[in-house]
Amino acid sequence: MARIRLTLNELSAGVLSGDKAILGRAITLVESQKDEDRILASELIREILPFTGKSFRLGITGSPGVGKSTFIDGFGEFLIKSGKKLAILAVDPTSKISGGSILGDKTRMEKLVNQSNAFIRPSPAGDELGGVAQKTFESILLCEAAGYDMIFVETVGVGQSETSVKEMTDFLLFLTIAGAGDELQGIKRGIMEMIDMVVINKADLVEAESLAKLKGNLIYALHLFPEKTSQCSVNVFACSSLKGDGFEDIWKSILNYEEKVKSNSFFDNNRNQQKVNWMNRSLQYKVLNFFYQNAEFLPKIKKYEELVIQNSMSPIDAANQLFELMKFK
Ligand SMILES: Nc1nc2c(ncn2[C@@H]2O[C@H](COP(=O)(O)OP(=O)(O)OP(=O)(O)O)[C@@H](O)[C@H]2O)c(=O)[nH]1
Ligand SMILES: [Mg+2]
Repeated sequence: MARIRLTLNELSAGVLSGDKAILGRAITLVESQKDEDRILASELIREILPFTGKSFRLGITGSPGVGKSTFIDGFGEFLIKSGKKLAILAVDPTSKISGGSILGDKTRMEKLVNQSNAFIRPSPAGDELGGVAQKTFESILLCEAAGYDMIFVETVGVGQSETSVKEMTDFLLFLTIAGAGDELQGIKRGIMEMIDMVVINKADLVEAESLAKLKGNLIYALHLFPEKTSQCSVNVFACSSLKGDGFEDIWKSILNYEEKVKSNSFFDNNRNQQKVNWMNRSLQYKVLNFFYQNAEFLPKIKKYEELVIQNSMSPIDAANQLFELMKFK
């Protein structure tokens, strides 16, 4: 049975009052591809925009199986106990391929699933990453308007997803494990520059000595990078998400970071830059869709593809001519 469509007023009042069911429906709305939903979604975002921005946005990334879900469950419970309202979202580049999705099974977060101060949202399925990421950004805004002051955005460390999560959060936490022997190589190129903290999970499975050695290696490796614009160093911690050991130090360090970046104005500058980036990315997305989903242009693109294949025209010339054709539409 189709559900009755909520009005703009019902949606915004529901979100602002912290109604979880309505927040869920509002997120479904911003995730929708339908034109009429996009219009309502834009109106809703406009309504709630003045009530956004007052959370700390924390990205969590790491290879499959390192314990991200378990960490979020344990650390999330720790934060809720200290008075936080926590929303958990996901950017999942693998859902399209695997058909599954991270956070797909809420029961994996046993501690959080029944907490009144936790909101867990499975990752949006389908669509390409750019679109999904943009919707997650809007979902963050909705959660903030609903009163969540801590937002976790989880992603599996593959592909472009870390970059997307970095661009919508205030802090990127990289979760890894000891014992694989190649932890340093395990941190992909490019990731080191992005992360704000490394947490070695499953510390309960490793000898203290090898843990200390790994920590030292990581600190040394991180030390080789130039100072971050945030002026904060990247700290390394160990924890056991299963046993709940180590959360206290991680939290203290995040609080220190927050205090520092708010006083040196990196926090605001970064958020401003992110907003501008999202505007430009949305525009690029629209421009691309305008060209590539346009019934009038598609046959022309096909025609030029043929010319390029037959060597009758260089790819650059073809692109230039197509652009000229489309430019004044
Ligand atoms: N011993 C131990 N096991 C852990 C710890 N954290 C997670 N695990 C186990 O590691 C396995 C994977 O944990 P998940 O939390 O599902 O890992 P994930 O990173 O979310 O995995 P994906 O969602 O598949 O990327 C599970 O069997 C957990 O019980 C820990 O601190 N200690
Ligand atoms: Mg997981």
